[in-house]
Amino acid sequence: MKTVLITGATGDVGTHLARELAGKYKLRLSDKRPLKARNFVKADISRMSEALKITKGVDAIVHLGGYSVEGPWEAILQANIIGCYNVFEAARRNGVKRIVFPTSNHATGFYRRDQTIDHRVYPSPDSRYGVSKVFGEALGSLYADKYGMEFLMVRIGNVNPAPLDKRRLSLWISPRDIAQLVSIGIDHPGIKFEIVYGVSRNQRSWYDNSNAYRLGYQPQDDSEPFAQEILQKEKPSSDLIAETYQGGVFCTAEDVPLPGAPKKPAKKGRRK
Ligand code: 15L
Repeated sequence: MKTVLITGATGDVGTHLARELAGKYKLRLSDKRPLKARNFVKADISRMSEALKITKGVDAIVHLGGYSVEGPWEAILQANIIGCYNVFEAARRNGVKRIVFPTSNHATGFYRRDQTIDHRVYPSPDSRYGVSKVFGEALGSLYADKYGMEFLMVRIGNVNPAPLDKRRLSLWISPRDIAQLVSIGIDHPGIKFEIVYGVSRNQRSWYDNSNAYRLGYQPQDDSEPFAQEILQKEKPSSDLIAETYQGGVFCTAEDVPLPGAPKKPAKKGRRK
């Protein structure tokens, strides 16, 4: 059985993956926040010494750790730029070849919603967060070409048991579908550097995900059965930029609150 490190294991995606992949791999869970689990190692990946400690002796890494929404540059720099570099570099020094990097739909969030994009499009990040995901993709490309490491870059839409709103009908991915894609990233032989979209088989998808299908991905879920209820409930938005582009509010927001945080009043002079 392969030993797989999951960084950022206390987050939403990490929690789903730890549950879905338990039993398939010997999991080592890590995060800078605490978690009560026998296989958990607390570590702050913005410190190289800690990245070296957690990546030692694993067969593959699922690198989820980092800041997961738009936010202050300093937080993104530490977690997503320095943290990502430390994990990839620590993997190289420890001889770990295979990395699954959950990048994001926000690496391409400034593509329009009336466009279908595939894995070959030039990145079009919608936020500092999106830029940090493009950095991870570029760093992976370098480490693949220069050091022969192997990367599956999964541009994740939104992992949830059910889609949350109209935008997520186009980019939703169920926990079992993301687990399937991540398993492909861990086990598929001969991956050098591939980009796929982490979405279920949504009829409203903005993505040509043929590269994932080529690697054997067979999504089980589709957001369509949730569509009617979501569309009935959703109020029209006056944010024309957010409505036009795939990244939604990431395209306009300066400071997207963490999920569950209280809503701030709208700022004056915001782009419409
Ligand atoms: C992401 O990349 C975030 O990590 C997640 O929290 C969601 O905001 C998601 O994108 C989304 O676009 O819904």
